Amino acid sequence: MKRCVVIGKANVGKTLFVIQFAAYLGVRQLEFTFEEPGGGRRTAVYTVEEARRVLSSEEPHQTRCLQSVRLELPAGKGVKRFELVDTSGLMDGIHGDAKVRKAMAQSLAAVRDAHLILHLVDASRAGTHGVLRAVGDVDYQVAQFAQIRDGYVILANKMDLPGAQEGLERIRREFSGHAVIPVSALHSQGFKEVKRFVWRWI
Ligand SMILES: Nc1nc2c(ncn2[C@@H]2O[C@H](COP(=O)(O)OP(=O)(O)OP(=O)(O)O)[C@@H](O)[C@H]2O)c(=O)[nH]1
Ligand SMILES: [Mg+2]
Repeated sequence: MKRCVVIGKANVGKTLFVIQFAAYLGVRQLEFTFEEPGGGRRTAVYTVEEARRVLSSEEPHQTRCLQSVRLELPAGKGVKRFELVDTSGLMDGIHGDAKVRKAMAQSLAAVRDAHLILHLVDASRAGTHGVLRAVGDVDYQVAQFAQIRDGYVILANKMDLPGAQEGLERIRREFSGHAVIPVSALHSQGFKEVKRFVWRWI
């Protein structure tokens, strides 16, 4: 099954995006498979509401393992199936907690094996704090790695917040040559374009 990996710095909205995008595709009960960096594996089922409450957080580094949902897109008379994989947030430098470091390494390994990469960045932060404080070395590294691949897009998230429009323009300038889709995970905005992109590559 094709794997679509959602990557990005901590707190940019990866988990909320995965939950909301699954809901947008009509899923009401989300069955998540959690893959621990150490190798453990378990599943849990949540409603959309529960998933938002339990899995997404205002605090960075909430996600500490790969967590994936299986989704379907209509294709002619049939469907295309794929796995949407949420990852632990990346950061520049070295985190003090070994668990976070292991989780980050697992995220990067997932990107390496992905068929499709959705790279989230925080457009609002890029507008209010400047692109260099919103986007880190690690984002440039992901974009550079992805340059040699086809199924890669940057999602400029949090477009509902102040400064996001200016942030989007800065992100487009900074990552010229890459496709950038503005989205709001919170309000499920821009999802039609994301769906079209995913459909093309799975
Ligand atoms: N206003 C607004 N808030 C958002 C949006 N997307 C995410 N958030 C908020 O940003 C915070 C972080 O969201 P998460 O989805 O947990 O972020 P994450 O990237 O998974 O974070 P880690 O798991 O720590 O890497 C939460 O408080 C979300 O409600 C958005 O589009 N608009
Ligand atoms: Mg998360």
